[in-house]
Amino acid sequence: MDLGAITKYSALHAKPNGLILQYGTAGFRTKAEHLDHVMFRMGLLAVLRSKQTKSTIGVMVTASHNPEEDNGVKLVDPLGEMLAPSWEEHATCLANAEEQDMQRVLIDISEKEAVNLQQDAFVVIGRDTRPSSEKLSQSVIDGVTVLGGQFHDYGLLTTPQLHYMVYCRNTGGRYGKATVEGYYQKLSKAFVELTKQASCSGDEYRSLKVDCANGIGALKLREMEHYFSQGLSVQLFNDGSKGKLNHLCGADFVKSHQKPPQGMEIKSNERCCSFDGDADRIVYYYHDADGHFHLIDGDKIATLISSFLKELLVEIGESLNIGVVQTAYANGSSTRYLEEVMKVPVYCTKTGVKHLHHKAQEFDIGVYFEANGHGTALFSTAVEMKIKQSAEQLEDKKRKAAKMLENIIDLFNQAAGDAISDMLVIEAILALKGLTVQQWDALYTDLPNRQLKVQVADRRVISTTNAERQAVTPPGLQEAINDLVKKYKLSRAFVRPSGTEDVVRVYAEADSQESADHLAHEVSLAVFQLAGGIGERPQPGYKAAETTHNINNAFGPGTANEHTVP
Ligand code: 16G
Ligand code: MG
Repeated sequence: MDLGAITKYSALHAKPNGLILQYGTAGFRTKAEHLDHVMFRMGLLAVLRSKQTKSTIGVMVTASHNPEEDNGVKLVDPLGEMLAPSWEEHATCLANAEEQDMQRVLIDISEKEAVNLQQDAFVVIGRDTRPSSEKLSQSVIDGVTVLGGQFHDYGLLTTPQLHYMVYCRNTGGRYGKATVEGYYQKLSKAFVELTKQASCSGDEYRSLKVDCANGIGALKLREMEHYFSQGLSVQLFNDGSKGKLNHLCGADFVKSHQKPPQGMEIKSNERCCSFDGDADRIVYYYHDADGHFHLIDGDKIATLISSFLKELLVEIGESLNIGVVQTAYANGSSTRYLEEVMKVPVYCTKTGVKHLHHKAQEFDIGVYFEANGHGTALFSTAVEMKIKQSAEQLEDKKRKAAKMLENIIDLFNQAAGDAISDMLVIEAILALKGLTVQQWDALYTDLPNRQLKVQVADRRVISTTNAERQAVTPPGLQEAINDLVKKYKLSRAFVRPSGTEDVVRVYAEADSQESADHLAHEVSLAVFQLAGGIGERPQPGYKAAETTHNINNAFGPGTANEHTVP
């Protein structure tokens, strides 16, 4: 380690005094102007992680669905997964070290993790379309270079594309070619093969309106479009040519406001979808003949996918163990449908992609989705081999089903939830099954629900268990929630401290919207009273802005990822 050079370059990416940040569920995220030093240091950390794992490590510069002025960074581990938890702690320590302590922290990490500093390092870098992203990714490169790491800068990429690149590079190209072209070819080939087998053709099934949140998804989908145009025609909206990133559009806006994005004309029964700002989330929606808006969220996407996979397995005659992973936010109707009608086992984990991904790896086939539209399906290596064999050896109908499954496996991005890949999977399934968007929506009816936020002095006084469905502290809170829930039919409620904002989140569902609203309000009051509420007491009724789950991630001082020490 050339400590002299590190000190010299670090001074060019100086840390603002007193700024403290935390590597949260989605890496570091805050106002772009506070991130230069973090980027440089994440370049350094990526080199250490690469040396330790003897693998390529990814660094993605993005703040996903946050406002355009924000930015963020996250590291991608060797198999395309999120950074290991112990390294999240190193990331936080390194980002917060004052200039004079930087060297010591770097040496500490290297020693603790037994990093062989002589080992070669390779880092790949991607960025979204934010105005600040290019300069910030240059700071990452400075960090990589000063520690002697090699790098490849992919430039503009969706987050899941960067995860894909890392996965490809660390599996000797078995997963695919580590180029944007390779990604387009792999997915499109599988998609075109699948849709060729669809018996129903015609425009109704094959055209789709896509809201790209004025982000990177538009650029990449436009590049990719001609590869799969035989199977699907996409019409892009909010493609970044005029609007602001994530402003009044995108998956997060549509999901949290339960209304269509601005800038998209929707005729009744037209199939539409929205990506988020870095294209790792997707939700679908349509207007019915009466002009009512219907949202099809991650829960319904998981249901469509797992039902289809299960049907294929039955057809092939394989009894593989398939599981669906959700979080506490999954609508109760979806869980009931999966367990009781589909007879698919459902598991619940804590919020945050890494928890779902990890759980899904336990199955032959693990399908995971958060209600907000982030998810994918994972297939064990043994399953992939078995299906490949079946596609060659079986006869007729069984062979056809095995071939379909083989293509579906190729169409999923198994490194991370991916809006483009999920969209193509969904479109293929709808075409193959001849389902309209309304028929898909009619699989089950969502229970009315409400989400609220409560301000408390210190949200850490709330701790939870049972995948965030029960509060352990403060004393009396869970008992209060239990008593409130008993008052309503088909009801459920939970509270959890947010991982991205300085608030406590409240979720309630019940047999009617009125009951869900009442229950959410009463639970908010219990949180306010028992967990040290501050400011105005929660009022009955709700303001649109308060209902959003994870909508406003602008981190002012004192919020989850950033606070300033005096
Ligand atoms: C992050 C997570 C997302 C989760 C959300 C919850 C990743 C890549 N993203 O955006 O999965 O739904 O946080 O936010 O893990 P909350 O803790 O503020 O409710
Ligand atoms: Mg995202």
